[in-house]
Amino acid sequence: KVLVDQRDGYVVITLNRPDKLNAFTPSQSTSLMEALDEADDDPDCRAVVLTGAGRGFCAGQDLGEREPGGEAIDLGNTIETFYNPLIRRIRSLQLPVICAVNGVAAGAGANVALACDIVLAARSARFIQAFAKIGLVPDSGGTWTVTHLIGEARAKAIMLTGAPVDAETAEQWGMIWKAVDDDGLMSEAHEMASKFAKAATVGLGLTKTLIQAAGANDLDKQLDMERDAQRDAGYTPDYAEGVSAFLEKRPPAFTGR
Ligand code: LHQ
Repeated sequence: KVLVDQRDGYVVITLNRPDKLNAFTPSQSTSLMEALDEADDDPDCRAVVLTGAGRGFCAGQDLGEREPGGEAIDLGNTIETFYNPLIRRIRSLQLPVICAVNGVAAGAGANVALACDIVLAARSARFIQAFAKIGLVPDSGGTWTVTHLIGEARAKAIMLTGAPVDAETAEQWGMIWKAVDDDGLMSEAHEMASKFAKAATVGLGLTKTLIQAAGANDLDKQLDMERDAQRDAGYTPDYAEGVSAFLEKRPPAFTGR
């Protein structure tokens, strides 16, 4: 089961199978989905931090679940049951999701991290598209997310070879937001989440949706989407507060509505 730590205005969700580098089992995946659903349902929750217990972030699917020499199972079902809903959940959540990658992120673990909105990685962390090494294809949206983030040349190289990408290279390539010192990772994630917890949440959710739509839209379609989103943002109490605060030269007191 994942650990859920409710903070003031945000939640920290920690993958918690440190002996196995937090590899996903059905129960851990289910518990992660439940924690994200709770964050979504809680009007006081205005950001999510996802991280891992121990020295790793997540080593992907738990490979111990398949007996050596045992019968093949339908991995499409596993993907449809656990991984695709998880990635869709992270992307559709109308809250910023910060991933604090505390150590190695491999296989589905790498692609779950990279599906988050803001990825901070400890300098010692590595991202490994491990799938090729066991005869699988990258999943959890990786062929889409990573290709959009770093382009085909780099995406193909790391996915066809399984070569690890360290946090600083990931930052230089634009695959993540920032590499940070290991001992500063969690404080930076908390600081960022606390700021989001006091931000204009509806506007941030709309911004996330717009950016995610940009890749598939032409400029005309994107301009229309921005107009509609701005119309919605313009009716929020937080917009009224933001303008008043600016004119009154004081910090805004956003409520997330
Ligand atoms: C693990 C795992 C693991 C179990 C480390 N499972 N125990 C989706 C749908 C359906 C099916 C299949 O897959 C998918 C998507 C995927 O995610 S496929 C990709 C699965 N992941 C991998 O192939 C990565 C496997 N792990 C590794 O290559 C290494 O463990 C890395 C490079 C991540 C870390 O290496 P080290 O730092 O040297 O650690 P380690 O290998 O010694 O691991 C520590 C422990 O964790 C060890 O257990 P033990 O009991 O021997 O101490 C590992 O067996 C266990 N572990 N990954 N995926």
